[in-house]
Amino acid sequence: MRVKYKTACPLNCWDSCGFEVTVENNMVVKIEGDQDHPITKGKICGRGRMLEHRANSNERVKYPLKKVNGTFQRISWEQALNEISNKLAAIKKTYGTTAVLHSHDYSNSGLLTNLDKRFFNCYGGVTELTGSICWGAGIEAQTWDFGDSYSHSPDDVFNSKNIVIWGRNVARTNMHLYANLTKAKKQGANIIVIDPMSNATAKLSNEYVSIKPGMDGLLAIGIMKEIVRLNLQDQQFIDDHTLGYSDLLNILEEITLDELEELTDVSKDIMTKLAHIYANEPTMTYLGLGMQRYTNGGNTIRLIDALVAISGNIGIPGGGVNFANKQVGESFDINALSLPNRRHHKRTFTMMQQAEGILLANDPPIKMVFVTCGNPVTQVPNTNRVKQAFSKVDTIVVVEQFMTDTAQMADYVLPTTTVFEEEDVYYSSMYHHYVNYGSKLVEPPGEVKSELMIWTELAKRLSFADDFAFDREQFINIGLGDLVTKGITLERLRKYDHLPLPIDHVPWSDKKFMTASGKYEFTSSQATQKGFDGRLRIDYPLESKQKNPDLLGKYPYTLLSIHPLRSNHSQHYHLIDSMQEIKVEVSKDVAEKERLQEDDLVKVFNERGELEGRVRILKEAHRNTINIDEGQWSKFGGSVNLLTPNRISDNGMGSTLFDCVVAIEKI
Ligand SMILES: Nc1nc2c(c(=O)[nH]1)N[C@H]1C(S)=C(S)[C@@H](COP(=O)(O)OP(=O)(O)OC[C@H]3O[C@@H](n4cnc5c(=O)[nH]c(N)nc54)[C@H](O)[C@@H]3O)O[C@H]1N2
Ligand SMILES: Nc1nc2c(c(=O)[nH]1)N[C@H]1C(S)=C(S)[C@@H](COP(=O)(O)OP(=O)(O)OC[C@H]3O[C@@H](n4cnc5c(=O)[nH]c(N)nc54)[C@H](O)[C@@H]3O)O[C@H]1N2
Ligand code: SF4
Ligand SMILES: [Mo]
Repeated sequence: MRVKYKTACPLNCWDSCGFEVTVENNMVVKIEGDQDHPITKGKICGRGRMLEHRANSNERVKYPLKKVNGTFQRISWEQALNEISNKLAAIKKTYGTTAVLHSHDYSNSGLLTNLDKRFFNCYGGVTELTGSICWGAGIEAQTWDFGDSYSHSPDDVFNSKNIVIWGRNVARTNMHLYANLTKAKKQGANIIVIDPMSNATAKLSNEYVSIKPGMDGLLAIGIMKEIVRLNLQDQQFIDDHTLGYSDLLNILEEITLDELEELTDVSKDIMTKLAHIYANEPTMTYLGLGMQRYTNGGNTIRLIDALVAISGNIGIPGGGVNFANKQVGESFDINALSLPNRRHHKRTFTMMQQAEGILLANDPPIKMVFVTCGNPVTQVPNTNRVKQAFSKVDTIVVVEQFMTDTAQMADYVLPTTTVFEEEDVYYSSMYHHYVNYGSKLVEPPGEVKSELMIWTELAKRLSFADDFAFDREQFINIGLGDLVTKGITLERLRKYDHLPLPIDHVPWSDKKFMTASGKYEFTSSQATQKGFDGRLRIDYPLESKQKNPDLLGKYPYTLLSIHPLRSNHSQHYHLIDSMQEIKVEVSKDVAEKERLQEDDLVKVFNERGELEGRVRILKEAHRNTINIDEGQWSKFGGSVNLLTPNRISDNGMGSTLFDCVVAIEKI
């Protein structure tokens, strides 16, 4: 019998869609969009649909595996859990708990994925990762400016006269925003796209601005210079609600429009035009992750924030500078789930430099790496460095669904459930404010266990069983915290499938900011407190002509590595035949200079590594630009992160994935 159930997409994505899933004979047979979901309205993407194939794939890891003499052998759960808990106990005794590194990312947006942190805190506190490869630079930047990183509700875009899409590949990564843009345009909104690569969103726009990668902060300076010259700034907002405006004015005077035109490849006329657009409020800005993935990335986001602020677009309907929507995640009681107060010891590595951390740590050294919800060998920058570090560690435990490149390096692989095999609630702090319910629809295959079961069993063996003496329902209620007093209970989620969280739809409308001064801070006191210069500045990517001319002599092209259309990071490549080769996308001028033609086999390289792939010529990409989509597996040619640097962004919290130059050679 075929039965349809409502559930949710667990993928790390802006959209956090509602699903309607058809189940037949304990098997998911079809995934469609939930027509009743107020934001995602029955539309889902191919990545969501493919979760059926992920769940049913014969390649699923179905039994615990142990590497013996270089090959994986099936073992029992009893053996796996006993051996891993014995190792954890021995490490604690000999080296202390921080000799364990918990390496993770956010591949599953379920609330109970936070229980990994509870496990490691109750164990005593391990070496944890800080910052984020994904969006760390931008979050930190907005925290310095506003006190946190909040977005306007999706529907507020219909209150905007102008909508600026800045470094976000909307048509590919954020499909429901794309649908809203299409509608807003029909209703008369003016859409501007700023991106070094022309894409489907650029095609939709009224104005596409092609920019030199990493130079967006300078474009913001140019627009601000014009706003000030034309006296278009919102002086009332600046006087009443901001701190450090005179520091900003000093920066604007340090550079001329001619210099800015030269550095950004954006004409002065466009800067003037954008000044008028920003002053003709409400203008809404959607930031993507593109321009914060550079060494100067935090400063870039802060300069764009400053532009939005001086033009009077903060805290008004139809305005704002949307990056993350952290109000969503902050609604839940994550501390009640993760129990940070149970931690006795703590050490941190940044997520970007986990490999350096492992290689350099000696007090104590890293004896075990425990990986959850991540595929660091593919996704973390400088793959060769990550492999070198992981090879040095005695024991690697990976909780996974598939034999990824990271799982291949493990000593133990523990097979875990997919979204359809466990109950949870799902949310994303990226875009909208609904929490979605996901029920358990099918039994997991083979001996697959949920992460909750894995933690509970390990906790028993390490004598903190009491901390896991709760079932799924109780844990979900713990994580819902205060929300239950506002009508967001598990019971009601089971009944209504999705509920809106009580958050601000137009953040900062009271003009009370969460900074130390309570004002919008052009010069950040939090930055100063952390030992940074809190002022804005003129800055460039590290791998640029301005900062490193010698390097550019050897490696003349900027390498981007944007998110693939049909895969969420590395999660779908092994299931889609046409994705199993590397496509090297080059701008037209690169093809001309290097005499490359469509389908030529090329080598792309720099001092960190090399990759081979087939050429695709991009008709409309910024000059000197190459792109290789992220997420590729070793067996299909290798991850683009073989080439990317693992440096940290200027504000300490983000990656510099796109601050990367390469050379290219026909083979
Ligand atoms: N299909 C698909 N969708 C996804 C994901 C996926 O893997 N696949 N992943 C999800 C996740 S985790 C995230 S974080 C989001 C990311 O969502 P996006 O930020 O939309 O995705 P990116 O691929 O990082 O795209 C960055 C965009 O920035 C542009 N860019 C690069 N450098 C610069 C620059 O210097 N200046 C400017 N102005 N633009 C620049 C690129 O050309 C690209 O258009 O997507 C989510 N959605
Ligand atoms: N060069 C380059 N690198 C990038 C990026 C880029 O733009 N360019 N983007 C960065 C960004 S934005 C992000 S968010 C990261 C994403 O990096 P990751 O989160 O590491 O990447 P994914 O491939 O989404 O997922 C990792 C693994 O999690 C597993 N998984 C799924 N669900 C579960 C679960 O419930 N439990 C457990 N234990 N495992 C599960 C999947 O099988 C998958 O193998 O990559 C970053 N890396
Ligand atoms: S991957 Fe994103 S857009 Fe696609 S179904 Fe999932 S949440 Fe929706
Ligand atoms: Mo991300």
